[in-house]
Amino acid sequence: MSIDKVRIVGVPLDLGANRRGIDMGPDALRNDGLLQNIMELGIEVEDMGNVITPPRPIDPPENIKLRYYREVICACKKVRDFVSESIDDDFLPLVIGGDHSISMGTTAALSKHYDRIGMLWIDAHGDFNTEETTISGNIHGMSFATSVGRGTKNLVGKMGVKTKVVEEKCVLIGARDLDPLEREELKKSKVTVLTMRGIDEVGMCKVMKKALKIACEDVDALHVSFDLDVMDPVYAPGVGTPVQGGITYREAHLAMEMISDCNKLSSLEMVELNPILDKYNITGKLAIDLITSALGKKIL
Ligand code: B3U
Ligand code: MN
Ligand code: MN
Repeated sequence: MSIDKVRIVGVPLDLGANRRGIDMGPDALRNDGLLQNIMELGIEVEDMGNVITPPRPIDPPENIKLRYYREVICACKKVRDFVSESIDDDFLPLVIGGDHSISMGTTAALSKHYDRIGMLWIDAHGDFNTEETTISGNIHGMSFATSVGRGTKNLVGKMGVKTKVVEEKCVLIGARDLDPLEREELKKSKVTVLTMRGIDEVGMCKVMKKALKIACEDVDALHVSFDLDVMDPVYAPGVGTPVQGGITYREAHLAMEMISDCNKLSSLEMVELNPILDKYNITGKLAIDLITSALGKKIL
């Protein structure tokens, strides 16, 4: 199944993170030529624009273990509806963030359309915290857990859809910064965690083969959620929370090319771009290159 129609959903949300600037990510990607680059692949591309996100409240968060959860949930419901409409209209949804909490909306939309969803979560972090384990209280650190139905009722179920993301069909790739309790939860879970050490030891090709086997077989959709902070900060300085020791430009491309080759991609997210910190727009341009690789761009 080659991809012939893509619809862009922009989500200028930063309330799930602790730093300003990520809300400008979607427009930075458009300014850097996202649509043009996708069109050049012969793909029909439509831009739904940005979902309207609630303003940052003046008052401090009422629940410091779940900062701004009302506003984040409100934004994610809009993401859910835009993504769901895109799938109804036979477009592959490309969700551009925005902080990583927006995945709760995307995976809810996918769960309305598919019964068994595999997921690649490509990230320096686990995003596997819950209200009980979080240290920061930032919801972008909880969206993976929420997407597989873990956590309290304050987040889980709030999208009004039972998740169809299958935990044993999920793979976390590139992890190198886990909170202590989050780490324990991940170890107990059915998620396969392929850390930076694994990539160093056997290389990205083997890691991706393993990941794709898990996430693509015996599922009816593959969702890829790419957090730009998985990259080494040398290649991607413009992210909310840079972490040393990440993947290289070539490794990231190989991962995306292999995702394209598997012909199972149903939806793609590119999140956590912070244009304020993005010197010379290199992170934005990298994000566009990675998106086009995942959508089928070939060197030869
Ligand atoms: N695990 C930490 C840090 C973090 C997660 N995601 C990002 N940072 N970008 C947390 O806040 O839960
Ligand atoms: Mn993340
Ligand atoms: Mn991250």
